[in-house]
Amino acid sequence: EDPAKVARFEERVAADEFIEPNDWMPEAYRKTLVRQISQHAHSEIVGMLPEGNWLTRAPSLARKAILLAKIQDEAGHGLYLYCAAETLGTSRQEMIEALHSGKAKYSTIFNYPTLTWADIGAIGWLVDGAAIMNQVPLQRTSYGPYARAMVRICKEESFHQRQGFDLLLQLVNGTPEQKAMAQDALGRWWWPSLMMFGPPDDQSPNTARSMRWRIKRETNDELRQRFVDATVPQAELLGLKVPDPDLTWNEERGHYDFGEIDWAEFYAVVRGDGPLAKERLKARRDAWDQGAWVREAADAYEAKQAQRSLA
Ligand code: FAQ
Repeated sequence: EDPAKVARFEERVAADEFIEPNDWMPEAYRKTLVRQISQHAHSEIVGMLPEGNWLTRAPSLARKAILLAKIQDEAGHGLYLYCAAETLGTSRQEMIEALHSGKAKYSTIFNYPTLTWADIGAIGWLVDGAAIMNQVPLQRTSYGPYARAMVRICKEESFHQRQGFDLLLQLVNGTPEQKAMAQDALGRWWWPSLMMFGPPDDQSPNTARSMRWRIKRETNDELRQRFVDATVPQAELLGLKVPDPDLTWNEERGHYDFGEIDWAEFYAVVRGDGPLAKERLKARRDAWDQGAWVREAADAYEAKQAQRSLA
């Protein structure tokens, strides 16, 4: 690569300029973006499945309407993100094939099961809460189309987070069984939510370079700490116990200290050994196969229109 071009690119990024699709960029920058944005898009789409599992069993019409709207928002997020990745010269088809073949990753969190209705609250509160923590800084990521997609996504995610908290607030004020259900959900979703931020900084191969290129604006550990600090008081408000005996307020640091994450579990799930990994991928592949007739009909329509305009 032309060193003058590289230097100019580095200068622009350091000056907080947005890089746009037609601008020159190093190949490794393009590759990193396609990896991160497509993984993000896949997460939104696969992320519809755990919640979709409860649509037919929502306990009231209002809760069902809220859940439907939230899941549709996630589909929208996936679509904006695929569009942003396409501006880097990768086709939607290639990205989807990479997901279906198991080559592309999606967030570890969506490989866990939703066993009770309280899990829907825990996903909104913790999973969307973690997603926002990570996505707010991405509104200032250096690639323009990704940054702009994040603006709307963050607005919608904050509604999602609040609906999850509100759902749990109702449960903890309900019967003892309902409160126990909320506690059980927090117990199962807490640690996997902390894993969403990725490996510790000193084990994260991509962080240093992505920070320099301002693709990432904060590191995995910084965001994880911020999430813990914001979420522990919310758990207290709900009257629920965070399942971490080592969790303590550290006056000196001005942050919570927390226990060791089970990184062996994290890496196993990243490798594709998550509790529901096979089911999640099968659901996506089946949806693709069952939608073949729609794609064929759209192609046939387009061909017919093209012929008409020739005539
Ligand atoms: N799961 O060097 P790093 C949502 C991989 S929010 C799976 O630290 P990086 C909303 C990583 O890809 C969830 N893989 O990597 C919603 C890399 O592997 P590679 C999605 C993970 O990229 C809510 C390797 O480990 N959000 O969907 C994970 O600098 C409710 C080494 O890691 C985003 O994707 C993980 N948790 O930092 C939807 C946000 N962590 O590719 C429905 C955008 C790491 O080199 C319902 N992404 N890996 O083979 C990011 O900010 C970053 O990509 C990180 C990882 C922070 C996730």
